[in-house]
Amino acid sequence: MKKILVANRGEIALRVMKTAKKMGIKTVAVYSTIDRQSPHVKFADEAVLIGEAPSNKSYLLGNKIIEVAKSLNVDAIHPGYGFLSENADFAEACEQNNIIFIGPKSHAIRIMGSKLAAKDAVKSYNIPMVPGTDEAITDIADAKKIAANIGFPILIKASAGGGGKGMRIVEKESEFESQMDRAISEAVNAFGDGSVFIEKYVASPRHIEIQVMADTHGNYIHLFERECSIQRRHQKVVEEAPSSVLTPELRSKMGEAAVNVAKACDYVGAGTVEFLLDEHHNFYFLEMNTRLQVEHPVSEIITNTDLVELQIKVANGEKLPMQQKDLKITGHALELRVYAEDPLNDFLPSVGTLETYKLPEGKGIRVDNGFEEGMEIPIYYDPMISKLITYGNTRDEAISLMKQAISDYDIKGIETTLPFGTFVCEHDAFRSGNFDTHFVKKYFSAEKMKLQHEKEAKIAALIALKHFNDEEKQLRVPN
Ligand code: MV4
Repeated sequence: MKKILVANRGEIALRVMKTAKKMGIKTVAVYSTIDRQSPHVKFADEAVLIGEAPSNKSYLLGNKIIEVAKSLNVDAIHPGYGFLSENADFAEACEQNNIIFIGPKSHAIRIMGSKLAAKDAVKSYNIPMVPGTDEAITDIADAKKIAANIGFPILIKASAGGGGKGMRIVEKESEFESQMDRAISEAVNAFGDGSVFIEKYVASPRHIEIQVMADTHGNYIHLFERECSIQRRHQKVVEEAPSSVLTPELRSKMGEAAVNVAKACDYVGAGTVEFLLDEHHNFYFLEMNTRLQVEHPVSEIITNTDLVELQIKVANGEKLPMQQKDLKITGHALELRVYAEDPLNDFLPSVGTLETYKLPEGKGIRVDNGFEEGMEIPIYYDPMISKLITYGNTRDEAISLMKQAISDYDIKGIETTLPFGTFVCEHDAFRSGNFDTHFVKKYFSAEKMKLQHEKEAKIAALIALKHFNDEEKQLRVPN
């Protein structure tokens, strides 16, 4: 493999190109008019303008990107996450044009893009799943009986949904029909597919996902778990690896289940298998994401691997360079997604220019960044500016480093989720490891964050005052 086109922008485009460069592979960037000056464009060996700012006029134009790839003799396309990364037709079009798609085969993307097809595919592998229906609901009266058997509350999910899209809680039987009607028409509108199914509602779960990797020679490994329960409206904000609740036994059971999910769809490349973990530590398969995920760095750190390098090797037909027995967890890693959003104002997008933009640095700190001082945050794309990642021997060390790194990260001109990161790192529930997917809803408010910051500021002031007084005393000692 000599040349890779990265069909993405921002931090992930840079992150992929850095590994390509390390491997001696040339890189091609594509960009929209608003991204002309972006770091990913400057970093690449070649860069091609593909269209206007809106994604559907640039980063989503699969055919145009393939044309660019062909004209520049590109061997492979890395799709990053979002955009074309889980588009089975795009993966197929790449192959038809003799370009390697760095990701799974379209077949696996299609199966996992349908929750019902996914459940069906894993059927013979004994994967634990939440009690519910495994076929699209056609008869509402029948479904109501099943729901009553499962017990309320239940959840209606759209088969074509995922990541929290197209879900509806039904608290009691009397609401079942009306909620079902709504769920179906929503699914038709949002996905063009009205297939829905029901599941028992797991009330206070943790969201734990397993990183898997497979090559084209039938080898499968998992790279342990990521804890992703700190999320807001299905948008993850803080992730970590390993999870503080998994025992070695549970970890290897979930890892094995994840590998089986990958086997069930002949998976190739890097993928993530999502599970819910209930309060009794039962785990249930939810869905598989057939891309490299935003939060992959925490897995890289605790396993000492480069997942993009593995993706490229596997896409090139090479065998995975390690087996399951070679993998172990070392240390602890945390990731904070730094969004251009204002946590004091309901996380509304904060538009503006990065007047000051200085990254924290030092041992145990990694920043996967896509911006530079003076740049504007475009409104057309996801508002994530960077990922702040810290790591140490222990979870406490990673948390302390995160607080330090947040305070060393100098961003002026826009509001960001950095202060939210401090809030999380200082919260007792987070520090103790005793939290679930309701953390933000349960504990966070703008008021509480302000109070916490005032308290911290007071403590800092008192410490400074004490130092000052101590020094004064010393100065006054007569000699
Ligand atoms: C659930 C659930 C409770 N019970 N399924 C949300 C994202 C999608 N992957 C599945 N999701 C959920 N499915 C059952 N049967 C709760 C969630 C859920 C959730 C899951 C992971 C992370 C955050 C979440 C926030 C709200 C709901």
